Amino acid sequence: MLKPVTTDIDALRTIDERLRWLSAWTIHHANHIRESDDGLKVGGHQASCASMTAIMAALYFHALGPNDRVAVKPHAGPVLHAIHYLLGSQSRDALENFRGFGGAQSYPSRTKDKIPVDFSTGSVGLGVAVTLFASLVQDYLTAHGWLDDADRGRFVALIGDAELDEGNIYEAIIEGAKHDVRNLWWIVDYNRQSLDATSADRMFERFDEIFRSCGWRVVELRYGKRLQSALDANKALKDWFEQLSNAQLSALHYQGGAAWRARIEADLGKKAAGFLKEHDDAALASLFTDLGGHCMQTLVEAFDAAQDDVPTLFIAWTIKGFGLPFAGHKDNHAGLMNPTQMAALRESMGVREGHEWEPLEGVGGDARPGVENLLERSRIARDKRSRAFGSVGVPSIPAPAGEEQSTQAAFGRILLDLSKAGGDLADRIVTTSPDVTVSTNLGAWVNQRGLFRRSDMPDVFAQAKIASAQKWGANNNGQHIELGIAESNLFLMLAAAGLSGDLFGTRLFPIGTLYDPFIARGLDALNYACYQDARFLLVATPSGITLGPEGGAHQSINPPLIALGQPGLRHYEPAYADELAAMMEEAFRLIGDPAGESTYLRLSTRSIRQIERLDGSWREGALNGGYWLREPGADAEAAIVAMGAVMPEALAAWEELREDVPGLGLLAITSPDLLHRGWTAAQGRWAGERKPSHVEQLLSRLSARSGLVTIADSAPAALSWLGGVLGQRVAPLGVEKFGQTGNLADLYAAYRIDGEAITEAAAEILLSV
Ligand SMILES: Cc1ncc(C[n+]2csc(CCOP(=O)(O)OP(=O)(O)O)c2C)c(N)n1
Ligand SMILES: [Mg+2]
Repeated sequence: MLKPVTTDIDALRTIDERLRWLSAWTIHHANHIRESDDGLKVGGHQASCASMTAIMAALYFHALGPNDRVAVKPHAGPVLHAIHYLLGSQSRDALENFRGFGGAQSYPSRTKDKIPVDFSTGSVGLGVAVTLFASLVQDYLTAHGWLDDADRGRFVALIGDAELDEGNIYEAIIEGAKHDVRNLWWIVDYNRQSLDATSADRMFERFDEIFRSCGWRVVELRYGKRLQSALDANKALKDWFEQLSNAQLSALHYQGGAAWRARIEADLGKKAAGFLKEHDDAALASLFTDLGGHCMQTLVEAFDAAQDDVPTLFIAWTIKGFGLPFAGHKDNHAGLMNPTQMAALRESMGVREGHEWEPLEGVGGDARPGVENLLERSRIARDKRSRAFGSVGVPSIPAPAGEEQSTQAAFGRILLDLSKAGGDLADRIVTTSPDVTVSTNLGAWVNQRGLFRRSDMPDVFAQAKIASAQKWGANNNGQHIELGIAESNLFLMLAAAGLSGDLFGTRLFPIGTLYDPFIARGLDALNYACYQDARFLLVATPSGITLGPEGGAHQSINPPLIALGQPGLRHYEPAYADELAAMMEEAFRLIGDPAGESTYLRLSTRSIRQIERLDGSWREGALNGGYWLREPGADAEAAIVAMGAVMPEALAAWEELREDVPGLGLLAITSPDLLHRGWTAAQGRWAGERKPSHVEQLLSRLSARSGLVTIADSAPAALSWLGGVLGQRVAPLGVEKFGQTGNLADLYAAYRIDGEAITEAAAEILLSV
């Protein structure tokens, strides 16, 4: 890192001021100047931006290198846009259209913004933690020889102080400590204000301890240079200042110099008389706002001093709304300056009316060359890189042999076979699981490919010759990243690994496993991963009440409904091993396809007799969401429509009923998600052209007067909507109550997803014609 020269500090200060102006102006323009025809508030966060313009100026124009990646606090998005505007990489159009359709996004978005955004943010806490997992992925790629040292970087998160209440941050640093994570800078904009008010006092000493005990260096940037020397010169004043509560400090910042004077006089009397005499009100206000996060010299020195790879938490004291009329006011989170206040700010910054968008407006003749020079030298990426998918060949994946198999066991078998066969795909698979590696059947794969750790971890049990089915030694060639039980971490790991192509130029094929009910535990992180278009395969098993004696707390009911409403994630639920093999092949293909998506496989531990196939014609249907396992007759009055683990019940009922119900068909559903998407897409409301969808083609084999008995080991709504496609009547079977423990026969009977229930439902539907 080059030592900054004084002129750089001056230029950085100027840039700080320009960022404060441009971010405030962008938000002001969207709210007060741009035409609005719906009357909706546009919004934006001028105070949250002003809080960290100095931090971001020091970071982007001094500290960051070309490989460094940053997650920006969501409500500081306009500052990031202003940075790229100064660099010439953001357009005025996009800023004028901030929060408008196609304009700069409210919160930084990897996929929607046109500037380089390293990580999307929005749901606070997740953007912070994903940087840790990205750093782990960087180490993984380096260890596997896929990333040169010269291409490595640091991962930076810019964090609001209230954001530190999000528990997922602590789950992440605990996991990070286990993996010896490094090259992280997390910078807290410690303005002591949240959305509602001022934040809880004195929590920071505890945050320090938590981070330190996880191996982090904590650097507190409390005072700027001027304030530091004033307080060093007067111990009573320093003691007094340090015992002010968050709310008192914020209130004084808002009230300004006269209030500081009155408070100091009242509390310190003679002890501060000399100090007060030397400072007029304006000088007092200016001095007490000289906190570490606003002092360029302090920031630059702190960043320069942290050039090793130790994960570092910077706590930079700031004032929310610094330099704006509502600085420090507890209600300023969504506060917007009114036109009069904005005009006053404009004047004070030397910006001429009508020249508000000029990048360096108000920068005087002497200062301008230094600023231009610094902008020129900025090392950050200016252009959005095209997304990287690569072209890893996906071999055809055969179904594992075996007359009776569960889909979960077949999954383990397929991975084992892939591992043994070797090849590019197998080498790029990275598996991860939150302490359910063995119980989700990843064990054989891990025995083959090993656990990943940067430094070797011996398998003590193996060394002691204690018999175990599971090898548990780790080294830097391993391909399985074992996580603690924190499902949010699993999804953030999948998010980071699923973006490896974009972030590092090498696409990995991440596979994460967990129990189906615990998807809900990490749901926001899963949504976050999908929102960024990370690509991965999520394998959820066991699922449903089919796990039997495992019991109610582990039974999953609604994940198919979650998947139905989750963009970027394709749900497949196979009944048979050959369907699973086809789905895994498709999932790998989708990871590498720019127009692809992630896949969620809902698997089961129930071992079922496999089906005999006459040919491969089922396959295309299975990949599109469903196929006729037993074709309906021309005169069909009804069909059984079944998904996943309950297929044996459906087949048995079909056998039993087919004599009595003419033309009875059995439709195997493999993805309600794909069927539903195809159906709505085919409405042609968006595309303009009407083509019947796969589900319409399937169901049109039955007359509109016929009925469907739908059955799944999940919420019945996963399939009951099928009746809406062609207006066929539906008798929906599924699980609608929390389950109990029991054997399958008892459970299926109690929750009415057994053969008898199908027979009864079929009778009801036929009688109700
Ligand atoms: C998970 C989640 N919950 C709630 C919000 C709404 N929200 C946005 S910012 C914010 C508080 C911000 O305070 P802080 O992190 O201190 O940032 P500051 O604006 O003070 O810099 C909240 C609650 C959110 N974005 N994400
Ligand atoms: Mg805050």
